[in-house]
Amino acid sequence: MDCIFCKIINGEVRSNIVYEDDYVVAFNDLNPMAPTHILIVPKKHIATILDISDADADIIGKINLAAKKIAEKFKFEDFRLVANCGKDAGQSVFHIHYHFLAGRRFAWPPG
Ligand code: DGP
Repeated sequence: MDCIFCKIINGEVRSNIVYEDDYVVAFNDLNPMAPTHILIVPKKHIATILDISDADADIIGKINLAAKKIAEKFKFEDFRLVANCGKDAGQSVFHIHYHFLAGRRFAWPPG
């Protein structure tokens, strides 16, 4: 499967991995939108949030736990966790991922 995140997960493509466990890998985003911009990605290839099934509930929970561990590791009490689903929402890589953004103030509502 030609998926850039699968290639990062299996080591075919280099990335700066900041966190890893049995379920997820987290690495720095190539085009950072904040001083800290980390992508939290499940090791299982799931194209979009609409493709998640009940059997994936553990994985989705592990993503949130990874966000907490990353916040603790880098000492952030304020951060944003964003997942884009579908092209019009801004999804460009079709392997689900959560953007962990920190290190500046963020506007709400988002643009
Ligand atoms: P999204 O647009 O929500 O699908 O986010 C995809 C993100 O993935 C985008 O912020 C850029 C990042 N990205 C794309 N290709 C690579 C890559 O090869 N390495 C890394 N580290 N990030 C990538």
